[in-house]
Amino acid sequence: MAENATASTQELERAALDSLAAAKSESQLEEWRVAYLGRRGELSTRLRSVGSLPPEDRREAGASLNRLKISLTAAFDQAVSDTSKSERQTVPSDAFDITLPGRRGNLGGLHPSEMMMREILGVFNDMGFQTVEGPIVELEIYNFDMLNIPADHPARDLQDTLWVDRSSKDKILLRTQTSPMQIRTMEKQKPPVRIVSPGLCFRHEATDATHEWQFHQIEGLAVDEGITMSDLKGTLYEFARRIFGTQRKIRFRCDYFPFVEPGVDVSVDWNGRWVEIMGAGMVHPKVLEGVGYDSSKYTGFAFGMGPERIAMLKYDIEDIRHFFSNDLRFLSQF
Ligand code: FA5
Repeated sequence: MAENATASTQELERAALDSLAAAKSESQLEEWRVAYLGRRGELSTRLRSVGSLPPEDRREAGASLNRLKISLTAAFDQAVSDTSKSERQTVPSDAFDITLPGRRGNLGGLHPSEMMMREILGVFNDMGFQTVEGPIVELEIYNFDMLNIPADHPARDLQDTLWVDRSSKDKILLRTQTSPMQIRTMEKQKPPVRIVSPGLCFRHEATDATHEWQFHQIEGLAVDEGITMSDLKGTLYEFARRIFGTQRKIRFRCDYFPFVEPGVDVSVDWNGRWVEIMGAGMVHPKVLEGVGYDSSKYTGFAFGMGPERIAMLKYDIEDIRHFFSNDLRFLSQF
């Protein structure tokens, strides 16, 4: 009889542990507890029936049922703790505690180059120039040939070019300047033309405090009957007054660009030193003829300026390389 009781206690233990292993949620665990450890559960029922066993079997049966109760209670406690841990880990990711204080988000801002460009474009838009944009990956013919820069002209060396495909018939490059937008615009429309065109340019060059290999330019072009050099100067003085205020000194000097005649460069005083911010001039008649304009009827001026250089002068930034080094300590100051 005592052997039978032991065998059935072992069976009970196996059955209890199997069904405990199958209980995965807190509610299933609770059902299990009621079924095995509850007042009317399997174990209590058996313990109560110990009294009806023959006297010589009672001690052994009672002791083994009590051992089982202790071990099942321990197994149950462990299962409860494991389940609550895994239930905690599977809390839905969108659950949140509404009582926690809010976290301040990181607000982004415009890049200083972009801010400067918008300001400059705004000045020219006010003067009636329309903003147009064009390709960064450009054809050689637009970047050089149609700007009166022949194949063997040394001016090509002035702007070391990053080539994308030199083997194709129409050679492809990363534009070294925004001047191709002069041609693209004039090809599409008849005078009067008044546009500004911002965008990235690339040159294979050694960098220093005022030279990057990647930088922005803003091109400007005005073509109409009767446009003269004084229109160019008046427009650029107005631009400088609006961007730098009336007190800043600016200087026009003769310079050479194959697509203008005469050509100038414009520099701004920066702590006693002249820093060049743009090239400009009267559009060369050959460029006008190349797009089918009558150069005896129309004249025009063009300019190409570097917004990073202008931002340096305006905000006293000592090194152009800060703009694209992606350092938040610099970028977040704007
Ligand atoms: C040109 O690129 C001419 N296309 C400008 C032009 C347009 C002349 C229309 C006449 C008529 P330049 O290479 O000087 O010229 O560059 C013009 C401006 O771009 C410079 O004054 C400077 O502000 C900026 N720039 C040029 N190279 C760099 C560079 N490596 N890093 C930063 N800014 C640059």
